[in-house]
Order: sequence, then C-alpha cells, then structure tokens
Amino acid sequence: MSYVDETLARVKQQNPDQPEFNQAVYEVLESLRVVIEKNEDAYRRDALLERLTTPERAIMFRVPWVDDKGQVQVNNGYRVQFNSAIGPYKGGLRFHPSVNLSVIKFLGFEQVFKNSLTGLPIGGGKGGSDFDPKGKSDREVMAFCQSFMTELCKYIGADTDVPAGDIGVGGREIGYLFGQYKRIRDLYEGVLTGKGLSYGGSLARTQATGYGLLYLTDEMLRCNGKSLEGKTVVVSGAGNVATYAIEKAWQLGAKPVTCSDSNGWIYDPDGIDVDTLIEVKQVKRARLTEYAKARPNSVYHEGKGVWSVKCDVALPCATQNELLLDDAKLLVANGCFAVAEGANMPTSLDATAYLQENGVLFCPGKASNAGGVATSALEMSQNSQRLSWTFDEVDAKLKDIMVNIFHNLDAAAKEYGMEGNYVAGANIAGFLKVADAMNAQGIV
Ligand code: NDP
Ligand code: 2IT
Repeated sequence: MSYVDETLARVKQQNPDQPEFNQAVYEVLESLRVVIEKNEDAYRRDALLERLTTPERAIMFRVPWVDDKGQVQVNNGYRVQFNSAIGPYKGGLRFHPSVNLSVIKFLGFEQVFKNSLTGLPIGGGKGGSDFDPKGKSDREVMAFCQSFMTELCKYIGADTDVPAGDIGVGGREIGYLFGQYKRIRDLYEGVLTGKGLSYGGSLARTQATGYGLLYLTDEMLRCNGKSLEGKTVVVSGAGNVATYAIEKAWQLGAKPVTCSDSNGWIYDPDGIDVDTLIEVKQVKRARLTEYAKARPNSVYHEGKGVWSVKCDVALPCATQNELLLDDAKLLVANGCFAVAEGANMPTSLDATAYLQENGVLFCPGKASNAGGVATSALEMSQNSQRLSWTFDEVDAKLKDIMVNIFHNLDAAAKEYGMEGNYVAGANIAGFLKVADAMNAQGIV
C-alpha cells in the first residue's frame, strides 16, 4: 500500500468518530500523492504524515458558568494546537452548538496549510466550545467567556498560541476574552487578534476575510481571462465573512444578490444592501426576516437555497459542508463559472470534484479565506512594534498577500502537472513549507 493510503487508513482507524477531520485529511493527502510518491521512503522513515496528521497537543476542558436565572450551565471547551513548525499556533475560536473534537481538529488541520500559504510565520491551531451565543444576554456571554479564558489562559500567549474569532466569536467575545486574560496573567500582550481598535486591534481585520476572498477571486478570474465586472454573485452566510465579501463584491463591480443564515435565505434582485445587513445581523443580532421587512423588493425563503439562484460566481461563506453535490449540479446547470470558498470546507468532496470536472474555477478556503488570518498576523506585528498602521496600509498588504497566494498555488499546480487544479496547488504549496520546517527541526 502506498504511504498516503496507509496514512489515510490509520487516521480513519484512530479517529472513527471524526468525519469532518477525516474529510479534511483525505482532501489534503489525496493532493499530496504526487509529492509524497517522489520521495516516499524518506517521508515514511521520518513518519512525516503521521506527525502532520496528529496534533501536537489537544486540550479539552470544562466551562461552567451561571445563566441569568441563576442556573449553572456547563459547556465543553477545546484548543487543538496542531502544528508549530513555522510559528506560534494561530487560529480562531468557534462558539456554536455543533462544535466537537472532530470539528476543531478539521479546522486546526486546515489552518496549518492556510497559515503556511499566507507566507507569514504562523503555525496552525483552532479552538472553541459548544456554547451557543445566540439568544444569550451580554452578561451571560461575558460569564461564559471569562470562564472559558480562565482555563484557556494556561495554554496561550503572544509567542505561544494566539486565538482569534470564528463562527459565533466576534468583537464582543474577543473583548471579554482579552479582559479576562489580562486580568489573570497580568500581561498586556497581543494574545488574541480581532481586538477592538481602542485596545490593540488592527484596522481592516474586521473586513479582511471577506475582502481577501474577493481580492483572490478577482485575481483568479483575471488570470483566466474573466472579470467580476457586471457579474451576478451568490453568497451564503450573513456573518463576518459574508458581509464584507458582499461589500467588496460591490466595490469590484459585481452584484451580490443573496445571503443566508441558519434559518433561511434572502434573494434581493436589487443586490444585497450592506448597511441593512449590518443593521440586522450586527447591531440588532436579529434574523434575516428583518432584512426582508426593511427591503420590500427582497424575498425571504425558509431553509437552504442560495445555490438555486442563477449566478456567475458562488461564494460559500457560512459553514462546512453547505454546498453539496446537488447544489454543485444546480450551479453548473445555471452557468456558474467560479466558486471560491469563504468558509472552511463548505464544499463536500464530491461537489468539489463535480465543479472541477465541469470546468468551474474552484478555489479552496485554505487559500481564498486566508486573508483573515493573514491580517491577524499583521495585527500581531503591529502589537509587537506597539504601532498601528492605517486602514490603507493594512488593506494594501492584504491585497498583496491574496494575489501572491493565488500565484503560488497556481504555480504549484502547474509544477506538478495539474494546471488549474487550485485544490492541489494550495495543498502542495502549503505542505512544502511546513514539511521543510519540520524536517529542519528534527524529530519533534
Ligand atoms: P459568523 O458567526 O460571523 O457568521 C456565520 C454565518 O454562517 C451566520 O450567518 C450563521 O447563521 C451561518 N451559519 C453558521 N453555522 C451554520 C449552519 N450550521 N448552518 C447554516 N448557517 C450557518 O462567522 P464567520 O463569518 O466568521 O465565519 C463563517 C465561515 O468562515 C466559517 O466557516 C469560518 O470558519 C470561516 N472563516 C472565518 C474567518 C474569520 O476571520 N471570521 C476567517 C476564515 C474563515 P446565524 O446568523 O443563524 O448563526
Ligand atoms: O479560519 C480562520 O482562518 C479564522 N477563523 C481566522 C483565524 C485567525 O487567527 O485570524
């Protein structure tokens, strides 16, 4: 059996109850076959793939807190420190009821390659909890965050592990987490990114993932003789990534016509209005039914459905496995020619294959959503220098990083004889740097 197949079988056997983690490992290792097979004996002797697919450390902890009725609640907390070969662990925290060890491990594994692709010195990690911030009072969210950080603070630090936001963790949560870290550790350091501007945050970090997604999409289209100008874009999600993807799509001349949340979705024939979306989701923390009330031409539908809307470009920006084979078939039938992932692993393996086989330009999240973590690394640099850069400085660096990422993965795909396969290009380019650093550092 080949070393890749042996490793896939071992990961499955050791983690039988972790479907998301197995899915992420499968996607990466399938792309790496060509690289591994060139040097199989050396990789096998060094157990490189075993080390790559086993987190350096996985921390699980109890998070007790008291709700507004005086009832004690208990959630599960996680931090998976996956790989520190190229820098301190870096990656977000997700607060969502669906969080479990499999989800955090898949996200941490993806983060290793994503962070490598940014070209910046950051290793990969991820954390979170099955806590659901939805419907909780600010006091309840603060109580939860303080309890979560009381345990997490033992394992993180500005040069060790630097968490940030992800689903359910935005500016409010980062503020409460930072306050508790500083209080317990008595250290004013850049231990978290996505901070508020008054206490060490970076301009443009809020917008970075969505903007970066569009910078990369724009470059991918340009290099394939196409453009965003005048194109119809469908977007899923209505959170941080989706909102600023929609804003930048407008700025680049496209028309984004959909967004969605976990209850339903909006089609707005006039294009999604960013101010209304921000007012509904960020200010009121309300459902998308409120968007439809504020924009009478728009239509609200219950459930899933954005991929049924005719479009040129599709940007999944909500969550994993939200674009399945039937959705991919609809997109192709409706003439969609590009899909770029804003979320992590939103497209299932069979849907990705279908899109690629039908000539759709497909960019995987570990490349196209890397603008968020890249700008987090820029926030770390500013914190270390005790300086703040302007919005335009950060935005220009972000754009450069995204354009470079595209060219690196495009070149890697070409070098290994898979021109246009950006999934393979991203996995190979991300892997080579991490593998090189791991080799140089010996058996650790
Ligand atoms: P937010 O919490 O701001 O928004 C998430 C959005 O997705 C919300 O609209 C939410 O709906 C919807 N959603 C979440 N879970 C589900 C689900 N199970 N089914 C349907 N809809 C769902 O998160 P972000 O925008 O930050 O994250 C979105 C994606 O982007 C995630 O995959 C994340 O890992 C990824 N990402 C985020 C980065 C960042 O910087 N924030 C960086 C790179 C990737 P509702 O409002 O109902 O909760
Ligand atoms: O998935 C991701 O890259 C993020 N949630 C952002 C991580 C970060 O450290 O900014």
